[in-house]
Amino acid sequence: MDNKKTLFSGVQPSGRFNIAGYIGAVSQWVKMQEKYNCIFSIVDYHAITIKQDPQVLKRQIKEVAKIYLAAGIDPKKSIIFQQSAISAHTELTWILNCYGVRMSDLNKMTQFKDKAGKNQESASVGLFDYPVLMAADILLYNTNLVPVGEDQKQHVELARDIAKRINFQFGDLFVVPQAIIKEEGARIMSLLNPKNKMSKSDTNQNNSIALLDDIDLAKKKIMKAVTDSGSEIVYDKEEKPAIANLLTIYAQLGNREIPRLVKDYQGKGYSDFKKDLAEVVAKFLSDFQTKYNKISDKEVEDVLNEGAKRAEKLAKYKLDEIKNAIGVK
Ligand code: AQP
Repeated sequence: MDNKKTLFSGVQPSGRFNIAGYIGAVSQWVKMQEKYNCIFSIVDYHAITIKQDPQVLKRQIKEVAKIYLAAGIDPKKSIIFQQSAISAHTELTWILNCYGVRMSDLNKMTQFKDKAGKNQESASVGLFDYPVLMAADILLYNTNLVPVGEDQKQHVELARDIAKRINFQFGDLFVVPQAIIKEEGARIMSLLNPKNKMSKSDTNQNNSIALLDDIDLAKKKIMKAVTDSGSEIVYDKEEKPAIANLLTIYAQLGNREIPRLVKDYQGKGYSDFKKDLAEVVAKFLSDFQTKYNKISDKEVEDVLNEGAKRAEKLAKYKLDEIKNAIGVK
């Protein structure tokens, strides 16, 4: 065993993976592979908390795995696996449901409220219980660090609380994890409504740019993105949320600093700025898609099989410990 900390994160194959998930989560994972023992999952059991078309889901699972590889996640350094391949995740979820979490915890979760909307009574129990499955994902691997976008912060907080409660009852079984949230880019907003976050499952695809979008279409989406009143390019999240969001996307995908960008666009208008941003996005997507298209289905299959074997060993060990502690083994 080495002394490196363990890091766990995942993406749901719940829609077309977009630049928000890339900027907020996956882009920071790549750099962390040297420093930590990294485990990255394609969390398909999370995706089914919302209705999915089975054929589309199958395709999206492979797509997310390919996106991990194209983004630079190296299967020699990190474990990449499909969540549903390891039954310990759902088994531990059940145990945590019984021992670590209360109805009042889940009633506070804002993602459930956002996703269920006005129809909370008809939402699936799975959607309500989503944060407990996420806690199980994290706690199974003795995870120290969880790099996520801001929207997942509350769920990581809950995983911490659950770990502490179980440790209090049964001794130090779980490592108490900590979220890592980027300072810039942790919450990329929708292109047409900067009050909402950019989301995979948004029904209006003009709100987001998928990593696999056609390049010309992506450029058009940038040109159509809403701007704020006035004409100055300044970074002000309160007064100019749309421009602040576009500046963040520019900086993150173009490898630039926001203050420098603001200086460069002094005296220029929104139209010039958006044209340049469209080119930055086009270049980023084109480079990304070139890498993506070189990865074969066979490679993905092998990576997932190997990842599942490695994850299974770790997960089974932890699950046996907790089963023993609660008296079922
Ligand atoms: N808008 C965002 N800005 C920054 N980071 C984001 N993430 C998601 N949206 C943004 C981060 O991406 C990772 C993967 O997200 P997920 O698959 O777990 O699902 P999510 O957080 O529920 O994101 P979506 O896009 O809104 O998916 P759907 O629509 O299926 O629910 C996470 O680290 C997330 O924080």
